[in-house]
Amino acid sequence: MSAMNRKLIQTLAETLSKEVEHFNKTEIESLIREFNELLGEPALPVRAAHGLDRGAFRTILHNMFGMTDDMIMDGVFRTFDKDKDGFISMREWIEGLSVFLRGTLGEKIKYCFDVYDLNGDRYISREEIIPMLKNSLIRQPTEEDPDEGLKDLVEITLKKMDQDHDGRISFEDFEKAVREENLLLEAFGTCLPDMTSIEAFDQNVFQKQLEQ
Ligand SMILES: [Ca+2]
Ligand SMILES: [Ca+2]
Repeated sequence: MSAMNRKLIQTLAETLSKEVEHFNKTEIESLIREFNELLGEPALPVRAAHGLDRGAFRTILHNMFGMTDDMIMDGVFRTFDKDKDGFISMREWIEGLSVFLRGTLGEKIKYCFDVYDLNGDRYISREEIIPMLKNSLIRQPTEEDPDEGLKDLVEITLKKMDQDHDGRISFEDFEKAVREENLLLEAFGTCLPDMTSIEAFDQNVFQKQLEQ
């Protein structure tokens, strides 16, 4: 563990618990300790002064939450890295996890939209949908020409979600479509943890540290 002492962690947790939704002070203390442990992990390529870099964060998403899709993991990294400095700071880690683990539907809609908006222009375009769906379909072998099937799927999804018919999905389109049909939340790839990994995280991070 870093030089951060107990008192400092408590003070920090006190402050953050007033600013971040869904976690109490004790849970935030656990998240700070976990963050410090991850930073200190010699196997991860990190620069402690800045936080977790893209590679380290991807390793965490993979190991803790079973994610495998590089494009989606990069999207998750971009969405956590709010100030766009290329590192996940402690605050970004806690704020990101608040939505990732416990977000409301509204918060998750915003989060998933940001993950899928690969170039950050506030629209999900056909050019962004195609590679994301291609990646998520690859694990389902089929007799048919995958590109034909993919094209159909992209057009069907676009038609369903592009409610103002300008050929791309705005945040308003996405929100409306997901509120009508919640399954569309992760339409372009799994970017939220499943129940099993949420429970494992609770067990490993929150419970474990309470026992200490
Ligand atoms: Ca950052
Ligand atoms: Ca975009």
